[in-house]
Amino acid sequence: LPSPDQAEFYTSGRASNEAAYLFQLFAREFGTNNFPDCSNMCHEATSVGLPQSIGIGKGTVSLADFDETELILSIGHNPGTNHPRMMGTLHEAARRKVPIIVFNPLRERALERFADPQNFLEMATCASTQIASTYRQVKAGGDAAALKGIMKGLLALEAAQGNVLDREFIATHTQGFDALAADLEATPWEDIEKQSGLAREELDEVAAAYAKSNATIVTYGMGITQHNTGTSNVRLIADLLLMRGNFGKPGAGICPLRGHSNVQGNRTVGITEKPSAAFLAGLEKEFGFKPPQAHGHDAVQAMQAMIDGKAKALICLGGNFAVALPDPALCCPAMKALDLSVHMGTKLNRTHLLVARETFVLPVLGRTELDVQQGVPQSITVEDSMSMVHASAGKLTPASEHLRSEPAIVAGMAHAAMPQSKVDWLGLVADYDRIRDRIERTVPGFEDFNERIRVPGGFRLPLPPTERRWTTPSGKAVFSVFPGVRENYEPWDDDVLRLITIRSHDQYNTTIYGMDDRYRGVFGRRDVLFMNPIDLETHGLEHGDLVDIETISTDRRLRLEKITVIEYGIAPGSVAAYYPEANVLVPLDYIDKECGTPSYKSIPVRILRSETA
Ligand SMILES: Nc1nc2c(c(=O)[nH]1)N[C@H]1C(S)=C(S)[C@@H](COP(=O)(O)OP(=O)(O)OC[C@H]3O[C@@H](n4cnc5c(=O)[nH]c(N)nc54)[C@H](O)[C@@H]3O)O[C@H]1N2
Ligand SMILES: Nc1nc2c(c(=O)[nH]1)N[C@H]1C(S)=C(S)[C@@H](COP(=O)(O)OP(=O)(O)OC[C@H]3O[C@@H](n4cnc5c(=O)[nH]c(N)nc54)[C@H](O)[C@@H]3O)O[C@H]1N2
Ligand SMILES: [Mo]
Repeated sequence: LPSPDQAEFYTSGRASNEAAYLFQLFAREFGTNNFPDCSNMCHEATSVGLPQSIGIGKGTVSLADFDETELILSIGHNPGTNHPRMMGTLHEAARRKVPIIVFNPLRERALERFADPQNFLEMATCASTQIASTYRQVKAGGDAAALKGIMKGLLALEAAQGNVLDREFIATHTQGFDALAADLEATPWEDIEKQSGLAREELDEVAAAYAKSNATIVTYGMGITQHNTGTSNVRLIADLLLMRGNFGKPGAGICPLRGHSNVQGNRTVGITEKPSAAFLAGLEKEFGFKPPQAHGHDAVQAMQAMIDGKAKALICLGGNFAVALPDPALCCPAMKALDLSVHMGTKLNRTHLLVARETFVLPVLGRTELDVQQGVPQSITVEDSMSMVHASAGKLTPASEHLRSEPAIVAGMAHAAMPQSKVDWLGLVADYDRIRDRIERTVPGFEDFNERIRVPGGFRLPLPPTERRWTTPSGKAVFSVFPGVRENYEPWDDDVLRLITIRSHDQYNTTIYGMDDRYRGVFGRRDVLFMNPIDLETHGLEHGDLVDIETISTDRRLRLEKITVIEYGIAPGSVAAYYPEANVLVPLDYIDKECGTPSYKSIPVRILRSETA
């Protein structure tokens, strides 16, 4: 390639720390910071927003905190399907009578009532536990307004009764509170109600519950991040928690629920298009080459470069890049126009089949398979949502003797592509302890890495906010202002609905395992649109009618035709359809400008009755 920046290095969050570290080392010695990754479509709002607020882009709670919490706010995630272990934790909390307040446009059954498969009595008696003590069906994209409403309610309580804000914490640990308070003051309830779809009383009630709790946790997922205000949403959650000092005390904190098993670890070990100067300097010192300093492409930018013919090569460490991104009619042809694509995968998928001038599909060892290097079984490491790093080793006999591990393939490619490399690639993969030694020397928090992963359970990476240390430029936690609620206000006509794209029970991202979505009561099909009875009526539609869905925020003609509407408990003004089928409706450039994530959960659409042939 004339320039290394014509190559894109995509990572899906399943790769181990060891594979991901080698992958970023390969790309950086090759000469680029182009690291589109699944995080750019997922929790990027967390990675960008939280450091501004609390100095680090990760969750601050541990499992033990859930045992001591007095209130849980669960916003924009569907743990019954997507985070079964968190569902167990919520179930336990609910049984201890901890109030759980849910904000979700859809009535998600497992968040209303849930039977824990681990609970013998519930299983034997077909009983279940009520999970949400309060369920607020916020409008799609209405969380910023709702969060501001709760904070405004809190200020009113403070004025009326005092002792609601943690004044001492605010004075010692934060900055920016007065500006936040002034903005909340200036934001009219009328706007908050309109944008959130919730009444003032409903938000005041949440504020009152919050004011009573001595330790609060906020959990959240894609319902917060996949919006054009995603990054602001995340900062507003931090604001809410800061107001009552809910960091650095037992039972309190922020809990972004991650997706892929090691997406957080991938970022920690250097998969980022915006590396810090310190990290790059560390690589240079350790390996003796000069890494590129300019920031690279995220997922949408990488695809845009491919569409424009600027990017010529794409190397994918897992994932289903073209199917996970918006607007397949735009993205799929761009895959075929590449000179080279390389896919390391465990399962053949559609992106692999969008063949470029030259395409290599390289099957890799799965996580459960035995990985032997030089006769010695290897283990890899991963980091979970609670910043716990632990080792894991596959035990099963590999499906084929020809399968190689991800680290071995990445190292093999790097070795072959860069004969003058400063890195002893083959030496590193001969023993993964050597890769971990390099991680230890270049990534903070991994002291005695190899010793500590040999302790069962592993170790926790440092999380300064849990000790009330703030690694922000000012050394304080920062309240941020989201002016008015208008930031999110786009003057669409009243018949415009907000489309949410969601996962069903029988899928894992782009892999569809079956056609059922059992908690939502949809069986045998996925070509449906969830719609509120009021919206059905105003559109002159009935449950079971066929409709066409059309996106209005773009010049491109984005349409999904002949979809069956189903009446569902979803907030008025919001509709929902399944990902990835509905990606034909998502514009590639309709993104959160702060973090680049497509607004997969607030696409302005119009619904029309299908023409019957
Ligand atoms: N079985 C299974 N598990 C998975 C996955 C999978 O596909 N299948 N995917 C993994 C990955 S990569 C991820 S990122 C996670 C995703 O897990 P989640 O974060 O739960 O993601 P979604 O299924 O997209 O659902 C988001 C939830 O947010 C709600 N929501 C939508 N819009 C809004 C809004 O504007 N405001 C609020 N408050 N709520 C909203 C939806 O109704 C839905 O309940 O799950 C991971 N786990
Ligand atoms: N409309 C809409 N679009 C979305 C979303 C949404 O909510 N709505 N969610 C977004 C989110 S949160 C995410 S994370 C992305 C997901 O984007 P991706 O991570 O790119 O997609 P996946 O479907 O998880 O990728 C599955 C493929 O990964 C490969 N694979 C699985 N395990 C391994 C492994 O251990 N090693 C290797 N090398 N390969 C493996 C398999 O070949 C499999 O086919 O999609 C995003 N797209
Ligand atoms: Mo994700």
